[in-house]
Amino acid sequence: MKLDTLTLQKKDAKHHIHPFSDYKYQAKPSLTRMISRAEGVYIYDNDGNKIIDGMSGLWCVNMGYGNQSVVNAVAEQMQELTYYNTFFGTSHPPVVKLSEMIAEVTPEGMNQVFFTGSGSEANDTMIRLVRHYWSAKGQPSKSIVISRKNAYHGSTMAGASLGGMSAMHAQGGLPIPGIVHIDQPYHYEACVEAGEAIDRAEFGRQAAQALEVKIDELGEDNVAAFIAEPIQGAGGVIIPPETYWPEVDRICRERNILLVADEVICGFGRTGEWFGSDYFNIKPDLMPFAKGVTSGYLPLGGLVVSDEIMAVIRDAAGEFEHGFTYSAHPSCAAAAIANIELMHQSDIVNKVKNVAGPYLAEKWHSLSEHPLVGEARSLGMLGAIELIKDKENFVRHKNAGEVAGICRDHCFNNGLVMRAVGSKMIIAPPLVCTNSEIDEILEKVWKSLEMTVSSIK
Ligand code: PXG
Repeated sequence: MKLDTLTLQKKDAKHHIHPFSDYKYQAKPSLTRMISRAEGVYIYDNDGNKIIDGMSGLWCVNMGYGNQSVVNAVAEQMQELTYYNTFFGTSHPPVVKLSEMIAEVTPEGMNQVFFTGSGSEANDTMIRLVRHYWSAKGQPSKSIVISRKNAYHGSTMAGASLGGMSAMHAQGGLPIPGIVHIDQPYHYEACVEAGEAIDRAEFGRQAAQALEVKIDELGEDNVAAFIAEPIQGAGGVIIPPETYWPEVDRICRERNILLVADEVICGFGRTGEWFGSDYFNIKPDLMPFAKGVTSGYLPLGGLVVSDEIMAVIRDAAGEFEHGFTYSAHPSCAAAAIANIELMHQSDIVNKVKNVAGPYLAEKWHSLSEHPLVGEARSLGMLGAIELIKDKENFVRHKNAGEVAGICRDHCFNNGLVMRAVGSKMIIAPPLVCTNSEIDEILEKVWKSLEMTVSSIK
């Protein structure tokens, strides 16, 4: 029997602990959004309202909802081998196929994959593996991982520690030892701090050089790796200046520091290349991934490791003492295989690069004409707008977070999911969005911005 919305909301409030939620808000059950169905790029709430999903769920439903080929592949796999593990020298056909398919699309020299259930677990795996690697090479002092403020790398103890979210660190004594943070390459924020436009290329170089300064301060012999998202997602779709990544790449090579590109959001087509690393033309040593690998149909993540690192790990004494019950779960692997097949068949990566991405960019950049928008930036199927009070002098609203929250609520009421992050509004729509679906998103953004102007008067 289908329960009515208020009954569901009340039961939900009584027994379900939500992630990243203010429980005072949940105390008003009627405010909880109950999503019951989804198809293509649309979600439907329990009362049948149709909402265009500008966030691909949580940046993951890249190929859209309800693809029958993925559903069928999972059902067939579940009939054949519902579950088995890959510990202690065991394997199974779906993981063999999936590993090969991933190796085919990753950058050159990256052909080995360790599977996890999520992006957080992929990043935990990364820390354990790089420390094991340097120990095996006879340099156990190389153990510190450098990350960035306002980065997001997950919610486990290590994931949240790698992340640079101060609110997360404030709960539970994070970061754990051995992780340090440098500034992010957030150009617009630097303009806000300066109260004027500052040179983007020069800012990018300086932001990268902060890594060099930190390595020298800590001592090269103590630093294992640098981790960064090619484009910061949860931090607010922060697209680094063109000068940033080449400089970071150079610094890591010169100082013998492993480069970890967290591809959990940027991977699997989001930038119009298979990986964000391809877009920025960098050569990472390790790439954590998740989300888009299955388009979120089932949970799966992993860590792509360079052949060079794996050669050392394979020769090391003893085992790599690490793994999860659900590493390479066959049913999840089947979802990933079918999803990647769909990506190839539809040529989606090229479509993002040549059709959807450029179309979104053209429409999105016109938002900068709105009086409330200080900057409108996009890359591939990622976009952000900076809400601003005084454009010319880069002055934000005193209650910027509240203003963005008002805008987010207007978006939702107008039938669009868009996220508010601090003073920013962000989107990451499914890669399969058509031009007319992009038009619909934009029309709703404009309308919601107008309504926000009225609300804050
Ligand atoms: N790395 C990056 C770059 C991510 O964006 C993770 C790791 C962790 O993945 P898991 O699968 O453990 O969640 C993420 C996840 C948001 C939001 O609101 C972002 C994420 C997850 C949940 C919410 O922006 N990113």
